[in-house]
Amino acid sequence: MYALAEARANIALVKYWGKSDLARNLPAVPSLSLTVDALTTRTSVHFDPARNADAVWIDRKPADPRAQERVSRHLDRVLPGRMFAEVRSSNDFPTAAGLASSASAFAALTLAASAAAGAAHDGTKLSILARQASGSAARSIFGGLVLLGVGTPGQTDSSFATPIASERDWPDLRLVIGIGIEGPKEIGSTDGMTRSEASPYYASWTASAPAEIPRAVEAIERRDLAALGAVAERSALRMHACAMASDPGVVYLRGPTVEGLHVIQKLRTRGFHAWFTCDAGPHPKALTTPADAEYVARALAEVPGIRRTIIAAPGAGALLLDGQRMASAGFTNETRSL
Ligand code: 2P0
Repeated sequence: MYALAEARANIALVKYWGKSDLARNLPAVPSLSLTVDALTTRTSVHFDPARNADAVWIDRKPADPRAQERVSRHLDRVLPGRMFAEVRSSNDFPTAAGLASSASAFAALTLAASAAAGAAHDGTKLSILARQASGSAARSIFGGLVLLGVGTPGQTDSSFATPIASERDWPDLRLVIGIGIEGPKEIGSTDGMTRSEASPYYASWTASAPAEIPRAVEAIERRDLAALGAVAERSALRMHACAMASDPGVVYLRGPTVEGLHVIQKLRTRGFHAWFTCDAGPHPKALTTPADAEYVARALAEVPGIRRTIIAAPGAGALLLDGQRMASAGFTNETRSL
């Protein structure tokens, strides 16, 4: 009744923002993301008949009650009528940086808990389970470029992720993450999405977002970075415009984020490959190529308030690991694909 899994974060190029069914966590718009090889979470689950409560450890510290409750609820979803469990989760990046990703965390937890329960779920089933904990986690089940469909309100199993291209199909993609103001975000994604429903632009956002998917898919088929980048930049700016126009406004962009956007757009006029995106936090990100990634990272690092940068490449989906116990330090176990 023990399993160990790892999963990586993903960055959406076509953004998920808004829910059509809050109880089932169904997205209001389809999204498309790149699973990255940076920002990995490794999680072990041990269902143990000797336990009389769940114990959840994150980065070797007891989880706070809210995180613990969210993990326990997810274990109930994966294995109804289960016994109690010990869950240990570690990130290969500092959690305090505000990069902590519910996507990698819940994708890894879903796979580890399913395997510990003895269930051999396919990717679609794992994605449906992960989505209920966190929409973006549905996408981190798969590697490379991944689509998350909207599904039908009222039907829990109707929304899941599908891989569009694996991490090996288009290896020449890079995402440069500029780390600005660190620390936990002030408005969580679920809260930000719910509040955005009050935006006069919410209806336009949900009406216009689906058309970006075929444009993105076509760009991926042609390996056309400029076309994919244009979609990504537009989707991010429209998502933020919708959120900002709510009442009260939901503003994730900070000074360095906006400055990062201008730097990235300016680089383009100078012939570099770089397109901006940004999520529900202050970190500007640039979609770019292996040849330009270092230069883009240096340019972003020069923005006052950007403390450091990470260059990420396409990464693999969730994996089961063969280790008997999670190593207390370092990620050293052998991996095997789903
Ligand atoms: C995305 N984000 O597509 C968008 C863009 C943030 C901005 O998916 O409410 O934390 O748990 O389903 O998974 C963040 O979404 O939201 C997110 P919930 P989650 O990546």
